[in-house]
Amino acid sequence: LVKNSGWVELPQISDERDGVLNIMEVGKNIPFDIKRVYYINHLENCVSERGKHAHKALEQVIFCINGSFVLTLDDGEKQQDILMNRSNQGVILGVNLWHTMHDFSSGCVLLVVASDVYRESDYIRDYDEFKQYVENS
Ligand code: T46
Repeated sequence: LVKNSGWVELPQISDERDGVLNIMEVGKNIPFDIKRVYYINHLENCVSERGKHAHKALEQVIFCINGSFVLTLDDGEKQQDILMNRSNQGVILGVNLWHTMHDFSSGCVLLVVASDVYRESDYIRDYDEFKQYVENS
């Protein structure tokens, strides 16, 4: 994976009953204290791209808990496309990482855990500004 990223694998527990239990636990598979959780749903027939920004201090782990989408990461030097289609595999979105989510399947649901509350001042939403920021940090 590109810089400031990484994989997270959640343990899954299944037994004779229907259903699979997937577990996120701070310190075990989530590498920061979680202050916020959000999810994105209703992506049916969706042709738009989401994301297209980087964070200065916020750390997050992004999951696709249903369906699939493509996550494009850009650390300022390298770019990588990741097909997100396993509900227990998350990707760490560290700082200074331009990320775009696209090609959502119908029924796709994204779940994100974040190290801090929402602050618009933590976002870099302009790509040229992002490149400049990465070069200077
Ligand atoms: C990210 C990716 C993976 C809030 O007011 N509170 C919140 O907690 C969030 C996440 C968003 N907002 C507001 C900010 C915007 O006015 O909701 C609006 C839409 O947010 P945004 O365009 O940033 O949404 P996405 O899907 O492009 O990005 C989101 C997160 O914002 C972002 O941090 O890393 O998911």
